[in-house]
Amino acid sequence: MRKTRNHSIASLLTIFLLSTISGCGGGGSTSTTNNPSADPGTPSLTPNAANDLLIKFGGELAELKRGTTVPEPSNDSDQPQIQIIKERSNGANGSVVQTPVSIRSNDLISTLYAKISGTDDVFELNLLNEESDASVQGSEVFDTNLEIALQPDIKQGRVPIEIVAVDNSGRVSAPSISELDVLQVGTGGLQISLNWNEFADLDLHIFDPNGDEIYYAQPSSTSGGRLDLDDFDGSPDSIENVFWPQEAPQGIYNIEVNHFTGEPANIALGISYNGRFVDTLRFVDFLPEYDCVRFASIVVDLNGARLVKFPTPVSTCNASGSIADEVPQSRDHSPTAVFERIQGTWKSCVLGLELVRVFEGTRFTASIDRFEFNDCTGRKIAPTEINVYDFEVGNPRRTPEGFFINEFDVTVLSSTTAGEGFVGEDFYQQIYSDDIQIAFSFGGPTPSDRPLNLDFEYPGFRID
Ligand SMILES: [Ca+2]
Repeated sequence: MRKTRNHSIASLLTIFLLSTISGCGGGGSTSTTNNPSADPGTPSLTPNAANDLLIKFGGELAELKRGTTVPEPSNDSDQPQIQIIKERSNGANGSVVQTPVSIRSNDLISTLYAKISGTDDVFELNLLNEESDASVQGSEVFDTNLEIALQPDIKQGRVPIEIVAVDNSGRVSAPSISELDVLQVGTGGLQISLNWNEFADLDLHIFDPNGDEIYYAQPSSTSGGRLDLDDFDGSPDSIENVFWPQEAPQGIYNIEVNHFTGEPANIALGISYNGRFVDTLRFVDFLPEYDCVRFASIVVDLNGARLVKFPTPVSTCNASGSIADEVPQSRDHSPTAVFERIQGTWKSCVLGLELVRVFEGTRFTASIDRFEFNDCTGRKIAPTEINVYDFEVGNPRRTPEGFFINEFDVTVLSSTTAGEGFVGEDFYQQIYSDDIQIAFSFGGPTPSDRPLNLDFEYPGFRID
């Protein structure tokens, strides 16, 4: 069966600005989850269970502190309240479970604890001292995500987790307990496991070093890779899993996720090599409009495996095959080098929009080829828009993730559709570029408005 889906599209303000997003239903499928081991069986609770878990709150890794005593709840009407929204979650070895957590308090929250019930295995996250980009952390009222990454060798069973919040005045919440059912899926030399948290049908697509694709319609490859868990239900806590039971061949593996149908979802990817996590990835609000997106690549060589996270996920435009099977390399990021590198034609396709940019010298033309607004039939209801810009590449700097970005100064020379005042405007942005992708961040009217984080829009790949 080949899945098909419709596109929906955002309203376009200018070539760089998007506003409201409208959603339309995608195609459908009726099969049920092919779950090789849905019954968690006898609860298992081992003293070493903490060895098998990584715990994060809002993407921040909590520290395992063996033998730590979680403080007793305060008998105080002003004590903070914490609640894991779901009483029970499903996970699998090698996957990352996402569970929403709600916290209410009259004071800043200073510390979160997560503990495996009945043990002294305590994970601690100090919020107030963290150099965290999760700005809500430590505030009086916030919702966050508890993420529990289950190492590939964790055993099938049920793990009770309790969490506790402590506020800045030392008041301690009552514990909130949630049970985690651990299913068994395939693991081995390499394992890539996808989890999502909403009513949606997502599909994991892995391209192995031979370029062979492993996904629901082609669940194995000659390199030994196998999809053993393909979820059609589209319910929260869904998991899809691809693994190489034996040694994974050397080379580059590309990880893509397709939003087939359903709600926007937060996704988490667990990537493990020879039985231990290499890394985990999360992406908030994976929208139906994104279609198929490449999130990262894994490089397996004689030194083991490492994950290459893209500074921004790349839309593959439904696997057109135009993206080279390589990962970004470190290279010259001087303004001159970047200027030369971006010359040529690039295409972006996110949010149902196809945007082609042609860089020629210090000018580039940006044209929207496909623009389906509020219409799920593919009917064009907006004209093609063409804008011409002058640009200058500025100095590079390095992001906390280790990627080089350059300042990017843009002036609007002409526009076929934009309103009065648009022509002549300056945009200050950041540009990321390598051999296979470019991406631009939003900027403000002055260079100081450039965001420090990588908040890129319109990731594009070279087509000429
Ligand atoms: Ca699926």
